[in-house]
Amino acid sequence: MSQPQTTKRGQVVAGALAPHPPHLIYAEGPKQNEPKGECGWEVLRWGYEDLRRRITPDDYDVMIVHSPHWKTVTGTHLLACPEFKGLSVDPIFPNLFRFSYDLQVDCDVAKAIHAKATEAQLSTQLMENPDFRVDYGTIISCHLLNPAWDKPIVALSSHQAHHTFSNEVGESLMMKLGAATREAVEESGKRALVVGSCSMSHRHFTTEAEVPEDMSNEHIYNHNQYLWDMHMIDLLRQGKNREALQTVPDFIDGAISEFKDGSFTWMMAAMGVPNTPATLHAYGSVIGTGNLVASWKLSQSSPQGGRE
Ligand code: 2X7
Ligand code: FE2
Repeated sequence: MSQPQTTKRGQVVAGALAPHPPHLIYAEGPKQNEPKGECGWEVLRWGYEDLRRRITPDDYDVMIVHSPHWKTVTGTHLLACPEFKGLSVDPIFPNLFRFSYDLQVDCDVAKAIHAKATEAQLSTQLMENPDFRVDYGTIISCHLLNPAWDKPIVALSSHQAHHTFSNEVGESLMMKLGAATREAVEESGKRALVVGSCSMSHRHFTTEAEVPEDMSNEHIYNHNQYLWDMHMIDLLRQGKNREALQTVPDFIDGAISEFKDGSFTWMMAAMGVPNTPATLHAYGSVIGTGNLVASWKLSQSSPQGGRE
């Protein structure tokens, strides 16, 4: 593993919207995953390939990921043991995802985010049980962004504020958590890739095809939700990121979006809400859900939006 640069001010160097349908891993067939498909969802998988060519592990020291499938009730939790190793099984799709993982965590950055979030009066805790089982959202996004697993990660859970209180309350907490993440990265001296692990529209099929990778079954499920996805993508491709954030509460309701778990908004806030247009690598449906693979490469000169 290459040594991080620790002498200068750290920076969030890039962001990625990296959806985590287990179908993509099943179709890709890496050695860590027991079930192996023949093919499927090529547009999304080739989109990830394109993203990996644009943002390589040489560009960052640590990948920080926020996942909808590590759900915590009492605030945000962060993985904080140097290594987690085990078998992750998707509870809905055990036929597609049984993945043996062995990952490294940058505990210094995890602890720094925890400290900054606590300072901002956000409820956070460190997960220091080495036997804790890491969720499939975290693992899938990290694998598709860096299949070599040769960079440490930091993983953040999603809490239930959008669900318990309202979309607006959840969004305002994610803006604060993103700002705290950014401050921690800057003080760490490291270069970070921040990753929102989520789909866009999220209504999906309720019965599975006999052959999961039979693409004659794959299609958009709901035109209205597709239109919502296209509206949001249009804002992102124009770099209207602040307008996109203002649209998120309605988008969540209109598209039954997985943005409801906060990953997208946290990622945008951790990037400082730049005016940078998204680079779109792929959009495609997986069991009817809408998935965008997109990236933002930031330079020191990107205009920044700052804390809400
Ligand atoms: O978790 C997921 C998802 N977000 C989208 C599609 C299919 C399965 O799992
Ligand atoms: Fe999901």
